[in-house]
Order: sequence, then structure tokens, then C-alpha cells
Amino acid sequence: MINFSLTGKVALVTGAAYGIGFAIARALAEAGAKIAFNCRSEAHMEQALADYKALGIDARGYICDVTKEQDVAQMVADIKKNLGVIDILVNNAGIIKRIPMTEMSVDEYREVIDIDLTAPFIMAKAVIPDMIAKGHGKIINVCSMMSELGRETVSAYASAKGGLKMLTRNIASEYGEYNIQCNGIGPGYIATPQTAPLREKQADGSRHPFDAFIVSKTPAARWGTPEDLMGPAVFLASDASDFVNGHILYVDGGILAYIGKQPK
Ligand code: NAP
Ligand code: GCO
Repeated sequence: MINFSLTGKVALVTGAAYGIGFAIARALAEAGAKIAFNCRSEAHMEQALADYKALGIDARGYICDVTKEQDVAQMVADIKKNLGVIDILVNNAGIIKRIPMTEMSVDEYREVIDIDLTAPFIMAKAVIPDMIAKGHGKIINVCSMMSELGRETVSAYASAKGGLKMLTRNIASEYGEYNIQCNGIGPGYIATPQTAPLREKQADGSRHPFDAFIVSKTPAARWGTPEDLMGPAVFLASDASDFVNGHILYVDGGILAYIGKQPK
């Protein structure tokens, strides 16, 4: 029988205080999973716990920076003790820096690579041994349009998200035989705090040029919402996707399929 239910599963969603991570955690909870999440800021944590509670979700929150291997190990151990072995890991925490490459410092570049690429490696490494012992596991890496495409100012982010696509395929290759599926979700342009600067109204009240550009680049003719990621996340976290491995599921309103509007 087809099974999208996550009842009895334990899920950890990184960076799920708000934005895409919050919507994914909400979706997994609605499908039956017990939820743990983390973020770095105390203020974000306090607000997130209230937001989960308002939806009737009993989420377990951790202040933990995903780049710190020891803190990650402690968080994973605490989740195991209190909720059980992690069945589903969603590597969602991420940042972007929009700086022209020749003006970007190496430290700025490394910070993006650390959070967006090295941290998913740290996180996956922390959960895989227990997944092997349990005989199954799901790892979902949140990739990007920039796993496939470049654009001005996002060299570090594109390097990290391109790398994350290949880390996804490598985890699938290396641990598939243990019934571990590692797949990616590649969101298109989603309205969250991360993309707020690209949607800011201009002084004259008109739309940001990038906002109009994205709507014209997207066959769906709109920005995505965090809720657009909910169904795809449940699918990749559930038994329904047990033979899907090393795949990146782009949830982009069709951007990657489209050559762009022809000039008038
Ligand atoms: P967001 O609104 O900026 O939210 C990011 C979340 O990650 C926050 O909860 C933040 O909380 C947490 N976080 C950041 N760095 C962290 C760290 N080192 N350790 C732990 N938590 C950390 O971002 P979003 O737009 O929802 O994006 C979520 C993911 O989707 C990212 O990987 C992003 O690259 C990717 N993505 C976004 C879009 C889009 O259009 N929005 C499209 C494709 C992919 P704290 O600040 O409290 O740590
Ligand atoms: C940017 C955006 C993107 C999106 C997303 C696209 O500046 O181009 O922030 O990188 O956040 O990752 O899928």
C-alpha cells in the first residue's frame, strides 16, 4: 500500500525557526513525525516555539550552529535520548551573501561554504551510523536554482549549492545499500527573509527590478511560498520514495524548464 505517513518517525530539520525550514518541519509534523529543529538565535527560537505551538506542533528546539561539529553531536545525542533515533534529517539551514566575486573576501566566501556545504556533511555524518543500525534513513538536502545556474554576486552560494547537489549524490551512492535515501529539494525563488532584499519596493513604489525579473522567468508567474515545499518534503521523507535516491526535486514553478520570455 502507498505510504506517505510519517507516524512514529523522528525528524530533525536544521534552521527551521522560520522560512522554508519552518514550513518543511510543519509538513513533516502534519504527516505524523516528531519534530526537532535548531537555529542560532535565542530570539528566533522563542518566536519559533510559539509559532509551532500555535499550530499544535510540539517541536523540540535546540540552539545549535550547524557548523560546530561537537555541538551537532550533542544535539543529535539529545534527540536520540528524548525522541529516538533520527529517521529523517533535513539539511535546510543556509545563508547567502550577494557580493561581486572580486569584492568578496576569502573569509566571506568560506563562511557561506561552511554553513551551506560543510555543515550538511557534518550533519549527515552525525546521523548516518544510527540510520545504518536502524536499517533505514532519509536525508533531504535543501539545494537551489544555484545548484544548476549561476548569476552575478552569488559565487560562494552557487559553489556551495552546486557542491551540495554532488554531496547528495555521493551520500546516495555510498549509503544506498543500507536503505538510506539521500535526495535534494531545489526550491525556486521563494518569498522568505533570505530573499526579502530582492523584493523590496523601490522609492517610487514600483516593484524591485529583480522581483519583476523572477516573475517573468517563472512559468508559474509568481514567487514560490514556503508552503510550496511541504508536499515534496513529505514525499521525500516517506516510504513512498524508498526507491528514489540521489535525485534533486526542483520545486521552482518551472524556471529550469523555461528559456525565458521572447522579446516583444
Ligand atoms: P531564511 O529565511 O534566511 O532562514 C534560514 C534559517 O536558517 C533560519 O532559521 C536561521 O536561523 C537558520 N540558520 C542560518 N544559519 C544557521 C547556522 N549556521 N546554524 C543553524 N541555523 C542556521 O532562509 P530560507 O529562505 O528559508 O532558506 C532556507 C534554505 O533554503 C537555505 O539553505 C537556502 O539557501 C535555501 N533556499 C532558499 C531559497 C529562497 O528563495 N528563499 C531558494 C532555494 C534555496 P538563525 O539565524 O537563528 O540561525
Ligand atoms: C539569489 C537568491 C537565490 C535563491 C534561491 C534560488 O540571490 O539569487 O537568493 O539564490 O535564494 O537559492 O533557488
